[in-house]
Amino acid sequence: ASAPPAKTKFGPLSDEDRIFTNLYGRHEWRLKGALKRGDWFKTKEILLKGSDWIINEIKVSGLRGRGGAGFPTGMKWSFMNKPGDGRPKYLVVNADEGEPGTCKDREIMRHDPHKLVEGCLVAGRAMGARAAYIYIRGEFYNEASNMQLAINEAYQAGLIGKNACGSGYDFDIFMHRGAGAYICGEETALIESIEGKQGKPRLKPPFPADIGVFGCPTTVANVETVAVAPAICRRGGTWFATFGRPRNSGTKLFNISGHVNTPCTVEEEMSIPLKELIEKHAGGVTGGWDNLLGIIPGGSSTPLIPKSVCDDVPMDFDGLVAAQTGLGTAAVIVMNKQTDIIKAIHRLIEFYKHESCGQCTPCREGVGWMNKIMARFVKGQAKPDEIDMLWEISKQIEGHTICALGDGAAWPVQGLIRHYRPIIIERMQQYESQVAARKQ
Ligand code: L3W
Ligand code: SF4
Repeated sequence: ASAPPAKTKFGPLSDEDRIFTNLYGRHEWRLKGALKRGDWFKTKEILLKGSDWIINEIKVSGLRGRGGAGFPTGMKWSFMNKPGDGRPKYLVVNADEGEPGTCKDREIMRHDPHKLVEGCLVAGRAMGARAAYIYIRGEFYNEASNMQLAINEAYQAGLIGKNACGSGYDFDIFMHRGAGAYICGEETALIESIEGKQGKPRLKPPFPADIGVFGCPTTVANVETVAVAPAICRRGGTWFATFGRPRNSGTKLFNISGHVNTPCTVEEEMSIPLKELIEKHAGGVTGGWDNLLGIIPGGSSTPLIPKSVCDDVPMDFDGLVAAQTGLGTAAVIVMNKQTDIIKAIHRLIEFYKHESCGQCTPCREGVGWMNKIMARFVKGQAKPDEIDMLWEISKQIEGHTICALGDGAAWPVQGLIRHYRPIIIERMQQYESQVAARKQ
């Protein structure tokens, strides 16, 4: 399908339009503060409206998964809303935020944990789940601690647990801390890890909606996706759908890091042009927009785009796919002309090699090969025809693995070759000249 028409006008997102009102920790994050900011308002009424009503509001909102894949949330939750076969259903929240450049879920859990606690209850009700597991990245010690305190407060106030919010619905929330493996952010590896096994992805299908945690129907959803659900139900799906453009609606958390004057996490309207996002919230590129070399728009798994593309690309699913990249986790990594772009991508490949679980050959071997070749490219110790060989290896990995980690490693290399081939060749020529000069 072709991309929807570009939106040309972006009003400033007002504070009333923002869902995450304590992103910077300026207010009280405990229950008292959360209640003041509107959390837990009429939650009982939302629960009493029932599963079909909640799922319909989420469908109307156009919300798509905020963890990277962008799968339509209402549809995903509806997979769980089928007549039960006696097995319990579970909501699993993916809080294993490990994608390089990404730190949006961390901010929610640190400064606005009640948004996620309430979100679990509303999403759980939609799915008919009686319990949620929040699988949190092991390194997020403070966030896990804040989450647990918020969960405890919610139990004490009768907001969750038996007869949650007085709705007659029972709902429990459990925290599970990870142990430092990036691959456990992949939903089936995460499920394995909760079950006490090594975090190795499973083949899909069966999808978790059919066989998930402990063999039961499960939905694994990103923190941000779950945390926005109560606000959508309170304000209405149509309210959320007014932001962004068709198929790309809502407000969204963006992380902006790298060569910008004021790195930040910000909630903005979807589809905002990338340049506007950076200039409005991150103080612009260091050295000015003309000093921009390229940007990784959605966390390390999304391919690099050069300045010419960054000039007017909209920050949404369709706009970035059309630019041969992706929205991913919406973690924008900015690199100016002082960046050694080959070295930067090599560093990412080293990361993927380290984090590969080793189950499938194209990922285990292929990412290792890419890493070795990239190490030589950094120094220029290679021949230009090896660029095509590297491209071919990345194509043999892409789409031929059990999980998306293989793709995530292949795409940054492809972005580098697609847009920065002259820089790679120049590095090789410099190396050749140095060797020739030494021989004289
Ligand atoms: C039932 C069907 N369920 C799909 C479900 C599926 C999953 C969701 C999306 O993520 C992306 C990658 C990177 N019946 C279904 C169904 N589902 N068809 O829908 O599934 P899928 O396979 O499209 O994607 P995925 O494997 O969940 C891969 C991005 O994630 N990524 C980012 C990682 C880092 C973070 C972080 O730090 N927060 O998320 C890494 O690769 O963009 O495209 O739930 O079960 N017929
Ligand atoms: Fe493991 Fe890599 Fe295969 Fe994913 S793609 S299952 S990380 S070997």
